[in-house]
Amino acid sequence: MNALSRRRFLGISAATLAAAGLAPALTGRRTAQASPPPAPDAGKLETIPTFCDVCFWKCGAIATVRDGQLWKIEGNPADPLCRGRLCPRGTGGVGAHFDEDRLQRPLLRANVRGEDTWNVVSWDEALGYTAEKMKAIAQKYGPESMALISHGLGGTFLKHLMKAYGTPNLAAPSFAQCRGPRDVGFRLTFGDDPGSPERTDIANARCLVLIGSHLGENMHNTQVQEFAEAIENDCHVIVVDPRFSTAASKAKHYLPIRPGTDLALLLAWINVLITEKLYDAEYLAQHAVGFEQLAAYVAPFTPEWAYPETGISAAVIRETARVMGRAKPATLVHPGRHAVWYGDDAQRSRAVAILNALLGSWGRKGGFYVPAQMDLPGYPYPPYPHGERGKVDNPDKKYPFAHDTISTGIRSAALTGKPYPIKGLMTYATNLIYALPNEAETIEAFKQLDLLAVVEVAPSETAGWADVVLPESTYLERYDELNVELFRDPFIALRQPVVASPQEQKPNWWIARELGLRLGLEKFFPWPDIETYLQTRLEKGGYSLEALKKSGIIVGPKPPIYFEEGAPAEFNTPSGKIELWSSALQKYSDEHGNPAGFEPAPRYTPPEPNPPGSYRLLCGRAPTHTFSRTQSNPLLSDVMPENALWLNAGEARRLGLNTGDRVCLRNQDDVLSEPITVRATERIRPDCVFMVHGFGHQAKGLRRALRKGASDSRLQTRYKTDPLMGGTALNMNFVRIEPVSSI
Ligand SMILES: Nc1nc2c(c(=O)[nH]1)N[C@H]1C(S)=C(S)[C@@H](COP(=O)(O)OP(=O)(O)OC[C@H]3O[C@@H](n4cnc5c(=O)[nH]c(N)nc54)[C@H](O)[C@@H]3O)O[C@H]1N2
Ligand SMILES: Nc1nc2c(c(=O)[nH]1)N[C@H]1C(S)=C(S)[C@@H](COP(=O)(O)OP(=O)(O)OC[C@H]3O[C@@H](n4cnc5c(=O)[nH]c(N)nc54)[C@H](O)[C@@H]3O)O[C@H]1N2
Ligand code: SF4
Ligand SMILES: [Mo]
Repeated sequence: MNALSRRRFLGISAATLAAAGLAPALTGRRTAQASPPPAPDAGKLETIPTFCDVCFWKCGAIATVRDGQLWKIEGNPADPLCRGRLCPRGTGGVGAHFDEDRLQRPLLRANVRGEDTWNVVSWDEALGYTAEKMKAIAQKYGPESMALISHGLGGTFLKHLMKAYGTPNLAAPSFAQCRGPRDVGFRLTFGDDPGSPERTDIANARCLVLIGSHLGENMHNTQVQEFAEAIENDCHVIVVDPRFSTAASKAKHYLPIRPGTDLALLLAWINVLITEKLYDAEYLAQHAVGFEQLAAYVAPFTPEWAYPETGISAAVIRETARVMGRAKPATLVHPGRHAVWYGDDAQRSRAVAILNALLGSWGRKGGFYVPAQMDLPGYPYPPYPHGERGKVDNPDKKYPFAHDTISTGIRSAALTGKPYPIKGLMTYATNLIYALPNEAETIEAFKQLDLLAVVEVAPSETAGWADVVLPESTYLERYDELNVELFRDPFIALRQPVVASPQEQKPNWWIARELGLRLGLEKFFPWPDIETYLQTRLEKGGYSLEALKKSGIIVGPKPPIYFEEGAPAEFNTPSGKIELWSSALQKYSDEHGNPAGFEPAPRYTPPEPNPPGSYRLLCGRAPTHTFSRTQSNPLLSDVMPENALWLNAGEARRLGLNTGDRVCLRNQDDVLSEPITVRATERIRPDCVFMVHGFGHQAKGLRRALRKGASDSRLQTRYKTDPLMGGTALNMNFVRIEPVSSI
């Protein structure tokens, strides 16, 4: 690939504007208020390092400010994560500051919940109201009846507030709606998980297997850059996806799998590696247990067995297994990230982990490196109070392998009052109406609350249900907790304000502290301001805030990151070894009468067939948007204002539809979507349709995003819960295509 096409593919470079099509947006076609200032020809220029928050990858960035006005943001070359290049979303992040629809002042609900009528109030009133409600909840139900669902580093100080107040019920959608099953599958196998950022050594892989992981649309910066490097180094890429993704277009082998059958493919690959002795025998002898049991278990799962399930021919399954075997240990079977697909996701992820173990890739160059973190102590707070009641999300350890809080478990406690009621909920930087499946359940849960406090930057759907809306400064206008990253080069990064908040928005640390003071928790907020907090933390590690403000980043010495370099080969499993046959699952099965789904080696269950005339609904990412949070950003919405429905071209012909036609989708529970534009394409199988997540907004305040495209979340009324850890699988929904006039 030449340099130009590589940059086009990436959309990532120091000057991504042109590549990402952002340049016209930056020249200011919108109203004066919505547009960043045009390129300066004079005036005082200032560059300020910080890190990005358009997604949670946290790339180091340098913002340029002209005469106090934000102009542009670029990658910080000193940052090992982004190496001087932001993704298109990061570059367009400045739009969040200029969004004229952003929340400006605190709001208190005027009427009935969900009616979207508000009184603008002072911060004192809004915080006073929230604190009084929290006090009343603590008195009547106990502090554990308050919960916080947050996403991202910005939630740190609110989590601290909630712990000081006395609740253990703190969750994020990144567990049960995202990577939880993957982490459980890997922990059961290696005693550790792939982490975030993932410890994947993509750049050095000689064979890279992407199972759904749609790098290039999934824009996690480091991974996409390394993916491009791997391709340049002639890495053999194998992509498994029912949809011909951007990544598939770079692959030597593309396997258009029948949705929901990946576990059959994985078992067949394991079978071939074992029967043809393509595994890393020395590595397994040294580090693994359970090989004999696994070998006996997978014996029936031949490629011939997998073919009718997956639609992938036995010859291709064998050929790809051999490619993997030849490139070992530099064969990386990517662990994926958004793993909540079909409800057996922890076990599918375990099969991915087992495959990597057989190839000897964990701890090895071109596989999974061993990450490191700089040693920086936390702030010396007093101990938190210990409530009598444990967490509410997972009663009687129903999901025995969940190692984190299940957000949907909190929702269910609000809905049912069991095991005890959740009566107060604060959300921070999460739009639960979009993030959790089954919108009706979420709204019903909201209705049971005495308090719904939403800390937001935009008038989101979830904000629409709030009693009190606390408007936050964007990441370009605030300090946050330090990012002490666990990565191949350990580093500490600072987020600091680049410009002032335009109206009355306040940063999360200030909101947390002010609420703490009103709740009588002053001893947990001994720092008068965030700079004092940061300085105190940094001093303990021998660093200075002043220096970090200038560089944005401190990179530590690189430790050994591969076993062969001396990185520790430690496995935090019951046996202290890689467990090809899980002793924890064996124990659970023995003690509980062998319940389905808990087998010590993964068991394949065929997906249910499509109801006649319907398509399985799949969703994913687009390079220029993050979840449901960027559709209102003037720069990013300019690049991609709405999503489209990927529909197999043959199916489209059969239905008399063409690219550009508008249709609605009706799901199995009779929920009808907003109109969406058809994209008839050979790039998807005929049994499924695909759309980018996060569109079809219905919150009136999001004027730019309102009713643009359709919402996958609204159609995901059905979800299947992973029995191991409570993850909510989304790809369980089927849609029929209807003309728009039917609404
Ligand atoms: N249907 C469906 N559901 C999904 C997914 C999917 O693909 N399809 N993906 C799942 C995955 S992988 C994840 S990780 C989750 C993500 O779930 P969420 O993190 O909840 O993602 P968003 O829907 O983007 O909601 C983020 C909200 O934060 C607000 N926000 C943005 N910046 C700030 C800020 O600086 N401060 C504050 N206070 N608020 C801010 C935005 O306005 C937005 O309303 O969703 C999960 N749910
Ligand atoms: N631009 C951008 N990048 C992002 C994000 C974003 O919002 N925007 N979000 C980030 C986050 S938090 C996450 S979790 C990741 C999510 O991104 P990934 O973990 O890469 O992907 P998924 O959402 O799991 O999967 C989507 C892909 O899986 C395919 N797929 C669907 N069903 C099946 C199946 O049965 N089998 C197989 N093999 N494939 C299937 C879809 O066609 C699609 O290509 O992206 C991250 N990167
Ligand atoms: S991957 Fe893109 S959006 Fe995410 S932090 Fe990095 S630059 Fe920002
Ligand atoms: Mo995610």
